[in-house]
Amino acid sequence: MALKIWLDGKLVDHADAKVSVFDHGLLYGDGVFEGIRVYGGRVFELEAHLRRLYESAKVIRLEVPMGKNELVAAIKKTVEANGIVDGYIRLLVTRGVGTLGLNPFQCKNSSLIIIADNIQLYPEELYETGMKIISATTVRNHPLAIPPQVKSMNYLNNIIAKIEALDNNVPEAVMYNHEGYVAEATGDNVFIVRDGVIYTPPVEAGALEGITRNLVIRLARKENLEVVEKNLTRCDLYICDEFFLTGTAAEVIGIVEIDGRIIGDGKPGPITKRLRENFFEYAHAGRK
Ligand code: PXG
Repeated sequence: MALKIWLDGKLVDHADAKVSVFDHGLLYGDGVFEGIRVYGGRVFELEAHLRRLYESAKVIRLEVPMGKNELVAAIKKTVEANGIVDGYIRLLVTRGVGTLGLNPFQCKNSSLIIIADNIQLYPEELYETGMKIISATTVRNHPLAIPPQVKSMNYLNNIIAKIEALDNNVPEAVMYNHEGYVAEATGDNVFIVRDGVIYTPPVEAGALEGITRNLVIRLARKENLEVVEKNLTRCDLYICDEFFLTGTAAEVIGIVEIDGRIIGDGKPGPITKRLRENFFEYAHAGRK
């Protein structure tokens, strides 16, 4: 069965889901997006994702061409039309069709696209063995550039860092901010554990306020684990006891080596495993 894509108010066949070459999303990366999981037929943390979408749009002065309730209905309709039980939603709002100039206000109507599909995951084995990563030399966007809090369609900063990772035969890279503190990974948030305390960079260090990050912080605190948001250095990453990343695609994944330094005993640590299990239980709770 061909995928049905939500495109500007209706479901169309995959083959007909096309946008104009004059869309400023294509011309300038002018737009915002969300990546959302579907677990057991339920759209995961939808409220939080929508909040971030509308906030990202507000920052770049982009109008989401639908109210929240209408958008929720469109998302659910797209998920159902494609029979997605466990999958992934990519929601985009582009600036829409305009002229070749930068001026976004020449674009009369923003465009809303919803894709519901299966998700490309890291191999299951990587969750058992843990992942090796590197530090990227590419610095995360300055807060006065494209703010890292905005989930914009302009991902070149992260893509260049991702290329550094791939060139080094690892799947992810940690990005540091202009002050040298840890910001986040190219598509995931960073957590470490030292002496039983969990640390993660504050959002103002240049991190996207990850939905998975916030959930994992809540789950950890429910376990009476201490979670501290503070600036982390590259050295902090090298000497921690445990290291993990969180994200919609990765969920919770242990890191066992960075820049040639082995973390802990070279396997995902106990707190990492516990939080991964708690995340799994939370995501699959109430499954039919
Ligand atoms: N930082 C960045 C830069 C991201 O793009 C996260 C952190 C984690 O946020 P969430 O809200 O997902 O916990 C992201 C999210 C993919 C993919 O296909 C990447 C993301 C989301 C979905 C899919 O690589 N990144």
